[in-house]
Amino acid sequence: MFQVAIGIGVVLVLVILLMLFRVQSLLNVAKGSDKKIESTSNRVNGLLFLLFMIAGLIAFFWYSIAEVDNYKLPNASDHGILTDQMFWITTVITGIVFVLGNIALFWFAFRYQYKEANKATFYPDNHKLEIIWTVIPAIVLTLLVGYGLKVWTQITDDPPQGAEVVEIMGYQFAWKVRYPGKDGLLGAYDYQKIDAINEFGMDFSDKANFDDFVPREIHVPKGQPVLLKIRARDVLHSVYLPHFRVKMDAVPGMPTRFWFVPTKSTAEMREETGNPDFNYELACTEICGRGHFSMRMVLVVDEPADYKAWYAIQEPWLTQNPSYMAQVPANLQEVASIATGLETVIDNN
Ligand SMILES: [Cu+2]
Repeated sequence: MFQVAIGIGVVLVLVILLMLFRVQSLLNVAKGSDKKIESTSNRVNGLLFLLFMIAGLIAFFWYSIAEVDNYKLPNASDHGILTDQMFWITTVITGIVFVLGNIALFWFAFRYQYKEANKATFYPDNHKLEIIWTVIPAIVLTLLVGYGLKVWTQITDDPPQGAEVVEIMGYQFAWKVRYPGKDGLLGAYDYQKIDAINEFGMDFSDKANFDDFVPREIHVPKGQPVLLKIRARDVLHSVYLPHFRVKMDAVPGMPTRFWFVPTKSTAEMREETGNPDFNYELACTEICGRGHFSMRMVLVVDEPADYKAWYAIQEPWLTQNPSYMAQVPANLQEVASIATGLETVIDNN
């Protein structure tokens, strides 16, 4: 309430000032003294432009230098080298244009302020200048975009055969991951099968689901291609693995994917960063609602042998939730029983 009152007060003061200004201008017209005169306000404004430029440039360079570490996150993937290269080339080129452009902008406002002695030159057009400032940016931008397209096609190309597959599903407000299990196949899912426990909506008429497992952490093997199959259950989320330069939206109803090769194990990264508690993390980078901040999951990069060992001891989701054996069709009960180590439901009845 108090803020609203202040807001209304500020608006009223502004309106009054505006009215005063208009009355003053009308008075000037009436008195016949509306001719432009060289007032001190021009000089003050010119100087303020210059001051703003200097303060702005200082702040720009200070911030860029002080925060540069945030842009130099250690990279732990093959394609991340390309992404970083592109980022820095683009940043440097646009940074130079930004600084020069702003200096020109503020300097001209100061240098060519109104003065009685100066008369503006009539200068309708200059073809040479127009061509220069159209063609140069066009070439630079075409090169940047072309380079970007080339890198992007390379990164999003088909994953190599035999890539490790991990399904990532985002929902308000957490990530769930599912692995294909021993058969190497992710089972089919159906949104109508989703309930409080079967969050993936796994369809148990597909036998590929029997050995699928749902761990609490993501594990991936070092040096091998990993394919992320990404989906969302409710609203837009976005899979973000900053150290691997992986970012891909999770869209409800439209599965996406991203594949990459992790190059440093968690242990190696702990050594490199000198932080014994370092963990790779998966974050959500799409504001998806109230609990957005809590969408974090730890990702572990293992040496290939450790990864195999971890994979082998994971328990199928169905084993952990035996009541879902009832959803397995009669003719697949035997198969499910072998995959999960559970008794068939039919035998029990
Ligand atoms: Cu989210």
